[in-house]
Amino acid sequence: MIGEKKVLFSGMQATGSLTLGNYLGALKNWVSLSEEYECFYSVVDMHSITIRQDAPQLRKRARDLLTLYIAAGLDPEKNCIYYQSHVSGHAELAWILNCFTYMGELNRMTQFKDKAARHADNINAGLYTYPVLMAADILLYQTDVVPVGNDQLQHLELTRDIAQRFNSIYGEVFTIPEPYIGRVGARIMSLQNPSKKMSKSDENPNASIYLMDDPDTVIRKCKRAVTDSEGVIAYREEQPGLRNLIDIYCACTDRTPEETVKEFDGRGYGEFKMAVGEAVVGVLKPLQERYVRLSQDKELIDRVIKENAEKAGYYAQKTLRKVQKKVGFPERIR
Ligand code: ATP
Ligand code: LTN
Repeated sequence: MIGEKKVLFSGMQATGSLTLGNYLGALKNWVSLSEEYECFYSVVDMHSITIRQDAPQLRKRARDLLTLYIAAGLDPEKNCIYYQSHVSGHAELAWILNCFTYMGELNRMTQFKDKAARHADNINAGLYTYPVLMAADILLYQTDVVPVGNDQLQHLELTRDIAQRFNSIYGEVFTIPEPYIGRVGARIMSLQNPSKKMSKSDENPNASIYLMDDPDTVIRKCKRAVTDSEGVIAYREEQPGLRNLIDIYCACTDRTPEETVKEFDGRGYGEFKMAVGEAVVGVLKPLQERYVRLSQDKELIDRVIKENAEKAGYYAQKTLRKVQKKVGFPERIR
C-alpha cells in the first residue's frame, strides 16, 4: 500500500512499433486502472537487451514508448512513468532473487524456449534469467496487482513462488502480487491468421494494425482481414476471423458482442469491416494527435523522466534496504 491505495506495476519492452493488440490488451486497461491504484508503469529497457539491439534505435524507441504511455491517457503527475534502467534497484534486487530461483523453474519458461528458438545465435544468460528481472520489477514496489496479457501469466506465477519462498525464510518481506487480465481485448488475433495473436514482430505487415498507421492503412488492413464464406455476422468459434473483428469493434466502441451482432444483422462483411476500420481510426486518431504534440514538448517529457525516476527510486530503495538487511549484507556506515 502507498497511502490509501494498492500498488500496481506493469511494463512493456521498447522492441518495435506497438500494435492495436498492445493497446487494447494492455495500455487501455492500464489507463482504466490508473485512478484506483498507485501505479508504476515502466519502459523495461533492461529487458530489451536480452535480444541484440542497435543502441541509438533502442534509445529512440524507449523515449517513443514512454511518450506513448502518456498519449494513451496515463497522467504522468499521478502515475509513475519511468525507464527501468534509471532505477538501479531493479538490477540489485534481481541479483538477490537469482539466488532464490532454481534452474529447474527457469527451464520450464515457455517464453525462454520460444525466444531461444528464434534467436539461436544469441542464447545469453540474460534471456534465461529474464523472468527473475521481471520478478524484481514487481516485488521492488510491493506490488498488489500486475495487469498483463495471458502470455505473461507463467512469469507472474514464478514471481509469486519466489516471493513466497523468500518470505517463508525471512518473514513478510514481499507483498504477493496478483495478475489482472482485462475483460475485453485480452487477446487480439492476427488479421491474416486468426489462430495467432497480433504481434509487433509479425513479418506480414497486413497482420497487425500499428498504433501509428494512418486512416487509409487501417481501413485497408481491416478490409483485407481474413474471414470466412458463411456470410453471416455471428460471434462464434467457427468464425474466428469475424469473431476477432467483433472483439476489436467492441473494444473500440465499448459495445458487447451481442449488441454488435444485432447492429449488423443482415448486413454484409464488407460493410462491417468498414465499420471496424472506422472504429479503430476513431480510437487511433486522437491518440496519434496527442502523441505528436507530446513528442514536440521536450521539456515536459524530460521532466517526467527525471522526476518519476526519483519517485520510483525512493520506493525501490525502501524495499531493497529491507531485503539487503534480511539476507545479511553489512549495514552502511553513515
Ligand atoms: P513481440 O511480438 O515482440 O513478442 P508483443 O506484441 O507480443 O511483442 P509484448 O511487448 O510482449 O508484445 O507485450 C506487451 C503487452 O501487450 C503485454 O502485456 C502483452 O500481454 C500485451 N499484448 C501483446 N500482444 C497482444 C495481443 N495480441 N492481444 C492482447 N494483448 C497483447
Ligand atoms: N515481460 C513483459 C514485460 C515486463 C513486465 C514486467 C510486465 C517486464 N517486466 C513487470 C509486467 C510486470 C512482456 O514481455 N510483455
